[in-house]
Amino acid sequence: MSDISPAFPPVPLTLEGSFLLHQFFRFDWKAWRARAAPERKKIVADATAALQRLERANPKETNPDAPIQTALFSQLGHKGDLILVHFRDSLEALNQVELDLAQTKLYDFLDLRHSYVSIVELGLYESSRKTYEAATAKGFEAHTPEWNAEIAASLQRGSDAMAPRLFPTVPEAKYLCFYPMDRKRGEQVNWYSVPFADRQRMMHEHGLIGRRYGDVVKQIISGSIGMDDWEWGVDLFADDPVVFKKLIYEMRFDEVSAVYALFGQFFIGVRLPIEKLGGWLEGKL
Ligand code: 76R
Repeated sequence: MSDISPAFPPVPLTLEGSFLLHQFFRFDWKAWRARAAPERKKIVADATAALQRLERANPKETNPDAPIQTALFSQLGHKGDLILVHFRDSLEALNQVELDLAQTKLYDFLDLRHSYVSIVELGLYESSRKTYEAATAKGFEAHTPEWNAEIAASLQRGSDAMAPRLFPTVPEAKYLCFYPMDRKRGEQVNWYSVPFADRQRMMHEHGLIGRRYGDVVKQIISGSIGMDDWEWGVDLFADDPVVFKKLIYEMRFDEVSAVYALFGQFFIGVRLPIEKLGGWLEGKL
Protein backbone atom coordinates (compact mmCIF):
# COMPACT_ATOMS: atom_id res chain seq x y z
CA MET A 1 0.00 0.00 0.00
CA SER A 2 1.34 3.42 -0.89
CA ASP A 3 0.72 5.90 1.86
CA ILE A 4 2.08 9.41 2.34
CA SER A 5 4.76 7.87 4.49
CA PRO A 6 4.88 4.52 6.22
CA ALA A 7 6.08 6.43 9.30
CA PHE A 8 2.83 8.39 9.56
CA PRO A 9 -0.07 7.11 11.65
CA PRO A 10 -3.07 6.16 9.49
CA VAL A 11 -5.46 7.97 11.84
CA PRO A 12 -6.43 11.50 10.86
CA LEU A 13 -6.11 13.98 13.70
CA THR A 14 -9.43 15.10 15.11
CA LEU A 15 -10.57 17.93 17.33
CA GLU A 16 -13.30 17.22 19.84
CA GLY A 17 -15.80 19.66 21.33
CA SER A 18 -19.21 19.47 22.97
CA PHE A 19 -20.76 16.19 24.04
CA LEU A 20 -24.10 15.54 22.36
CA LEU A 21 -27.14 13.62 23.48
CA HIS A 22 -30.10 13.04 21.18
CA GLN A 23 -33.30 11.71 22.75
CA PHE A 24 -36.33 10.42 20.85
CA PHE A 25 -39.53 10.07 22.84
CA ARG A 26 -42.95 8.64 22.16
CA PHE A 27 -45.68 10.60 23.95
CA ASP A 28 -48.46 8.73 25.74
CA TRP A 29 -51.48 10.68 24.45
CA LYS A 30 -53.98 8.29 25.98
CA ALA A 31 -52.61 8.67 29.51
CA TRP A 32 -52.34 12.44 28.96
CA ARG A 33 -55.97 12.82 27.94
CA ALA A 34 -57.04 10.83 31.00
CA ARG A 35 -55.72 13.58 33.30
CA ALA A 36 -57.93 16.47 34.40
CA ALA A 37 -57.30 19.87 32.78
CA PRO A 38 -55.95 21.60 35.93
CA GLU A 39 -53.44 18.81 36.49
CA ARG A 40 -52.34 18.94 32.85
CA LYS A 41 -51.85 22.68 33.18
CA LYS A 42 -49.61 22.23 36.18
CA ILE A 43 -47.56 19.54 34.45
CA VAL A 44 -47.12 21.80 31.40
CA ALA A 45 -45.98 24.74 33.53
CA ASP A 46 -43.54 22.57 35.43
CA ALA A 47 -42.13 20.91 32.26
CA THR A 48 -41.84 24.23 30.42
CA ALA A 49 -39.89 25.73 33.31
CA ALA A 50 -37.63 22.68 33.51
CA LEU A 51 -36.94 22.73 29.77
CA GLN A 52 -36.28 26.46 29.83
CA ARG A 53 -33.70 25.91 32.54
CA LEU A 54 -32.03 23.34 30.28
CA GLU A 55 -32.37 25.42 27.12
CA ARG A 56 -29.74 28.08 27.73
CA ALA A 57 -26.28 27.98 29.21
CA ASN A 58 -27.40 30.56 31.77
CA PRO A 59 -30.96 30.89 33.04
CA LYS A 60 -33.06 32.87 30.61
CA GLU A 61 -34.00 35.54 33.14
CA THR A 62 -30.41 36.61 33.63
CA ASN A 63 -29.20 36.24 30.07
CA PRO A 64 -31.78 35.87 27.30
CA ASP A 65 -29.02 35.74 24.68
CA ALA A 66 -27.09 32.89 26.27
CA PRO A 67 -26.29 30.13 23.78
CA ILE A 68 -28.97 27.51 23.19
CA GLN A 69 -27.73 24.15 24.44
CA THR A 70 -30.99 22.17 24.49
CA ALA A 71 -33.60 22.22 21.72
CA LEU A 72 -36.96 20.54 21.31
CA PHE A 73 -38.41 19.22 18.04
CA SER A 74 -41.79 17.76 17.12
CA GLN A 75 -40.94 14.50 15.36
CA LEU A 76 -42.62 13.03 12.30
CA GLY A 77 -43.36 9.35 11.89
CA HIS A 78 -43.66 6.35 14.19
CA LYS A 79 -40.13 6.54 15.59
CA GLY A 80 -41.16 9.17 18.11
CA ASP A 81 -43.16 12.31 18.85
CA LEU A 82 -40.56 14.57 20.48
CA ILE A 83 -36.83 14.95 19.97
CA LEU A 84 -34.55 16.63 22.47
CA VAL A 85 -31.04 17.57 21.42
CA HIS A 86 -28.57 18.54 24.15
CA PHE A 87 -25.08 20.03 23.71
CA ARG A 88 -22.95 20.02 26.88
CA ASP A 89 -19.33 20.27 28.04
CA SER A 90 -19.11 16.83 29.62
CA LEU A 91 -20.76 13.44 29.88
CA GLU A 92 -21.63 14.30 33.48
CA ALA A 93 -23.53 17.38 32.33
CA LEU A 94 -25.43 15.28 29.78
CA ASN A 95 -26.19 12.65 32.37
CA GLN A 96 -27.46 15.40 34.69
CA VAL A 97 -29.83 16.54 31.92
CA GLU A 98 -31.26 13.02 31.80
CA LEU A 99 -31.75 13.03 35.57
CA ASP A 100 -33.31 16.52 35.55
CA LEU A 101 -35.80 15.48 32.90
CA ALA A 102 -36.66 12.33 34.82
CA GLN A 103 -37.70 14.53 37.78
CA THR A 104 -40.48 16.22 35.80
CA LYS A 105 -44.05 14.91 35.84
CA LEU A 106 -44.15 15.15 32.06
CA TYR A 107 -41.49 12.44 31.97
CA ASP A 108 -44.15 9.94 33.13
CA PHE A 109 -45.80 10.39 29.71
CA LEU A 110 -42.58 10.07 27.74
CA ASP A 111 -41.23 6.77 26.51
CA LEU A 112 -37.58 7.04 25.49
CA ARG A 113 -37.57 5.04 22.26
CA HIS A 114 -34.09 5.88 21.09
CA SER A 115 -31.06 7.97 22.00
CA TYR A 116 -27.62 8.77 20.69
CA VAL A 117 -24.44 9.83 22.51
CA SER A 118 -21.55 11.46 20.63
CA ILE A 119 -19.03 14.29 20.66
CA VAL A 120 -18.61 17.10 18.13
CA GLU A 121 -15.71 16.09 15.89
CA LEU A 122 -13.74 18.00 13.31
CA GLY A 123 -11.75 15.64 11.13
CA LEU A 124 -8.44 17.15 10.09
CA TYR A 125 -7.50 15.20 7.00
CA GLU A 126 -5.85 18.23 5.37
CA SER A 127 -3.87 19.51 8.31
CA SER A 128 -2.99 16.07 9.72
CA ARG A 129 -0.66 15.54 6.84
CA LYS A 130 1.05 18.90 7.36
CA THR A 131 1.28 18.35 11.10
CA TYR A 132 2.77 14.88 10.66
CA GLU A 133 5.20 16.17 8.04
CA ALA A 134 6.29 19.07 10.25
CA ALA A 135 6.92 16.71 13.18
CA THR A 136 8.92 14.39 10.91
CA ALA A 137 10.87 17.32 9.47
CA LYS A 138 11.96 18.15 13.01
CA GLY A 139 13.43 14.66 13.20
CA PHE A 140 10.81 13.25 15.58
CA GLU A 141 9.74 9.64 15.23
CA ALA A 142 6.03 8.82 15.42
CA HIS A 143 4.65 8.27 18.93
CA THR A 144 7.83 9.35 20.74
CA PRO A 145 7.28 11.92 23.54
CA GLU A 146 8.66 14.78 21.36
CA TRP A 147 6.37 13.79 18.48
CA ASN A 148 3.38 13.59 20.81
CA ALA A 149 4.16 17.04 22.26
CA GLU A 150 4.44 18.50 18.77
CA ILE A 151 1.10 17.00 17.73
CA ALA A 152 -0.59 18.08 20.99
CA ALA A 153 0.61 21.67 20.50
CA SER A 154 -0.73 21.69 16.95
CA LEU A 155 -4.10 20.29 18.09
CA GLN A 156 -4.30 22.90 20.84
CA ARG A 157 -3.78 25.70 18.27
CA GLY A 158 -6.46 24.13 16.08
CA SER A 159 -8.84 23.79 19.02
CA ASP A 160 -8.47 27.46 19.95
CA ALA A 161 -9.04 28.56 16.37
CA MET A 162 -12.04 26.25 15.90
CA ALA A 163 -13.70 26.85 19.29
CA PRO A 164 -16.96 28.26 17.85
CA ARG A 165 -17.38 25.17 15.65
CA LEU A 166 -16.33 22.74 18.36
CA PHE A 167 -18.71 24.17 20.95
CA PRO A 168 -21.66 25.25 18.81
CA THR A 169 -25.01 26.51 19.99
CA VAL A 170 -28.01 24.59 18.63
CA PRO A 171 -28.71 26.28 15.29
CA GLU A 172 -32.01 28.22 15.13
CA ALA A 173 -33.16 26.49 11.91
CA LYS A 174 -36.71 25.21 11.59
CA TYR A 175 -35.96 21.57 10.71
CA LEU A 176 -33.61 18.91 12.03
CA CYS A 177 -32.43 15.79 10.23
CA PHE A 178 -30.35 13.35 12.30
CA TYR A 179 -28.85 10.01 11.37
CA PRO A 180 -25.94 7.84 12.44
CA MET A 181 -23.45 6.38 10.01
CA ASP A 182 -20.42 4.13 9.62
CA ARG A 183 -17.64 3.79 7.12
CA LYS A 184 -17.63 0.27 5.68
CA ARG A 185 -15.28 -2.35 7.06
CA GLY A 186 -16.40 -5.15 4.75
CA GLU A 187 -14.48 -7.83 2.91
CA GLN A 188 -14.77 -6.03 -0.42
CA VAL A 189 -14.30 -2.46 0.69
CA ASN A 190 -12.76 -1.30 3.93
CA TRP A 191 -12.34 2.41 4.62
CA TYR A 192 -9.92 1.68 7.44
CA SER A 193 -7.44 -0.03 5.16
CA VAL A 194 -7.54 2.67 2.47
CA PRO A 195 -4.26 4.65 2.34
CA PHE A 196 -4.38 8.00 4.10
CA ALA A 197 -3.78 10.03 0.93
CA ASP A 198 -6.76 8.42 -0.80
CA ARG A 199 -9.01 9.02 2.19
CA GLN A 200 -7.80 12.62 2.29
CA ARG A 201 -8.67 13.10 -1.38
CA MET A 202 -12.13 11.61 -0.91
CA MET A 203 -12.83 13.71 2.18
CA HIS A 204 -11.70 16.78 0.26
CA GLU A 205 -14.21 16.01 -2.48
CA HIS A 206 -16.89 15.41 0.16
CA GLY A 207 -16.14 18.83 1.65
CA LEU A 208 -16.45 20.49 -1.79
CA ILE A 209 -19.98 19.14 -2.23
CA GLY A 210 -20.90 20.03 1.32
CA ARG A 211 -19.64 23.56 1.00
CA ARG A 212 -22.01 24.24 -1.90
CA TYR A 213 -24.82 23.73 0.61
CA GLY A 214 -23.08 25.85 3.24
CA ASP A 215 -25.59 28.73 3.02
CA VAL A 216 -28.71 26.58 3.34
CA VAL A 217 -27.69 23.86 5.76
CA LYS A 218 -25.77 23.78 9.01
CA GLN A 219 -24.08 20.44 9.55
CA ILE A 220 -22.66 19.20 12.84
CA ILE A 221 -20.64 16.01 12.64
CA SER A 222 -20.13 14.17 15.89
CA GLY A 223 -17.93 11.15 16.48
CA SER A 224 -19.34 8.25 18.45
CA ILE A 225 -16.73 5.50 18.24
CA GLY A 226 -16.62 4.07 21.76
CA MET A 227 -19.76 5.97 22.78
CA ASP A 228 -22.63 4.61 20.75
CA ASP A 229 -23.49 2.00 18.15
CA TRP A 230 -22.40 3.84 15.02
CA GLU A 231 -19.20 5.71 14.18
CA TRP A 232 -20.64 9.18 13.55
CA GLY A 233 -23.79 11.15 14.10
CA VAL A 234 -24.85 13.58 11.38
CA ASP A 235 -26.99 16.57 12.36
CA LEU A 236 -28.34 18.76 9.61
CA PHE A 237 -30.29 21.93 10.39
CA ALA A 238 -32.13 23.84 7.65
CA ASP A 239 -35.10 26.13 7.04
CA ASP A 240 -36.20 24.04 4.06
CA PRO A 241 -36.50 20.26 4.61
CA VAL A 242 -36.11 19.50 0.88
CA VAL A 243 -32.50 20.64 1.23
CA PHE A 244 -31.82 17.52 3.35
CA LYS A 245 -32.99 15.27 0.55
CA LYS A 246 -31.06 17.12 -2.13
CA LEU A 247 -27.81 17.26 -0.14
CA ILE A 248 -27.93 13.64 1.00
CA TYR A 249 -28.95 12.46 -2.49
CA GLU A 250 -26.07 14.34 -4.10
CA MET A 251 -23.64 12.92 -1.55
CA ARG A 252 -24.79 9.37 -2.33
CA PHE A 253 -23.04 9.76 -5.71
CA ASP A 254 -19.84 11.01 -4.12
CA GLU A 255 -17.18 8.31 -3.73
CA VAL A 256 -16.85 8.44 0.04
CA SER A 257 -20.61 7.92 0.49
CA ALA A 258 -21.27 5.79 -2.61
CA VAL A 259 -18.58 3.25 -1.74
CA TYR A 260 -17.89 3.55 1.98
CA ALA A 261 -20.97 4.84 3.80
CA LEU A 262 -23.47 2.80 5.79
CA PHE A 263 -26.44 4.56 7.32
CA GLY A 264 -28.62 3.97 10.34
CA GLN A 265 -32.13 5.25 10.89
CA PHE A 266 -33.09 8.74 9.84
CA PHE A 267 -34.99 11.06 12.19
CA ILE A 268 -36.72 14.24 11.16
CA GLY A 269 -38.32 16.94 13.26
CA VAL A 270 -39.75 20.46 13.26
CA ARG A 271 -38.35 22.88 15.81
CA LEU A 272 -40.72 23.40 18.70
CA PRO A 273 -39.87 26.50 20.74
CA ILE A 274 -40.16 25.46 24.37
CA GLU A 275 -42.85 28.06 25.13
CA LYS A 276 -45.01 26.28 22.54
CA LEU A 277 -44.90 22.92 24.32
CA GLY A 278 -48.23 23.67 26.05
CA GLY A 279 -49.89 24.29 22.68
CA TRP A 280 -48.33 21.14 21.22
CA LEU A 281 -49.81 19.11 24.09
CA GLU A 282 -53.21 20.45 23.00
CA GLY A 283 -52.58 19.39 19.42
CA LYS A 284 -51.20 22.65 18.01
CA LEU A 285 -47.81 22.80 16.31
O1 76R B 1 -16.03 20.50 8.50
C1 76R B 1 -15.69 20.97 7.40
O2 76R B 1 -16.29 21.90 6.83
C2 76R B 1 -14.52 20.37 6.72
C3 76R B 1 -14.94 19.48 5.66
C4 76R B 1 -15.79 18.35 6.17
C5 76R B 1 -15.37 17.24 6.94
C6 76R B 1 -14.00 16.93 7.50
C7 76R B 1 -17.20 18.18 5.91
C8 76R B 1 -17.98 19.09 5.23
N1 76R B 1 -17.60 16.97 6.45
C9 76R B 1 -16.52 16.40 7.08
C10 76R B 1 -16.51 15.18 7.76
MN1 76R B 1 -19.41 16.10 6.20
N2 76R B 1 -21.23 15.29 6.00
C11 76R B 1 -21.55 13.97 6.21
C12 76R B 1 -22.88 13.73 5.74
O3 76R B 1 -25.24 11.38 3.83
C13 76R B 1 -24.03 11.21 3.54
O4 76R B 1 -23.67 10.70 2.47
C14 76R B 1 -22.99 11.63 4.52
C15 76R B 1 -23.54 12.37 5.73
C16 76R B 1 -23.37 14.93 5.28
C17 76R B 1 -24.75 15.18 4.70
C18 76R B 1 -22.32 15.90 5.44
C19 76R B 1 -22.45 17.23 5.08
N3 76R B 1 -18.74 14.42 7.12
C20 76R B 1 -17.54 14.27 7.75
C21 76R B 1 -17.49 12.98 8.37
C22 76R B 1 -16.34 12.40 9.18
C23 76R B 1 -15.65 11.40 8.30
C24 76R B 1 -14.22 11.13 8.61
O5 76R B 1 -13.55 11.92 9.29
O6 76R B 1 -13.74 10.08 8.11
C25 76R B 1 -18.70 12.35 8.08
C26 76R B 1 -19.15 10.98 8.52
C27 76R B 1 -19.47 13.27 7.29
C28 76R B 1 -20.73 13.01 6.79
N4 76R B 1 -20.06 17.83 5.28
C29 76R B 1 -19.34 18.98 5.06
C30 76R B 1 -21.39 18.12 5.02
C31 76R B 1 -21.50 19.51 4.62
C32 76R B 1 -22.80 20.21 4.27
C33 76R B 1 -20.23 20.04 4.65
C34 76R B 1 -19.81 21.46 4.33
C35 76R B 1 -19.88 22.26 5.59
C36 76R B 1 -19.63 23.72 5.36
O7 76R B 1 -18.70 24.04 4.62
O8 76R B 1 -20.38 24.51 5.96
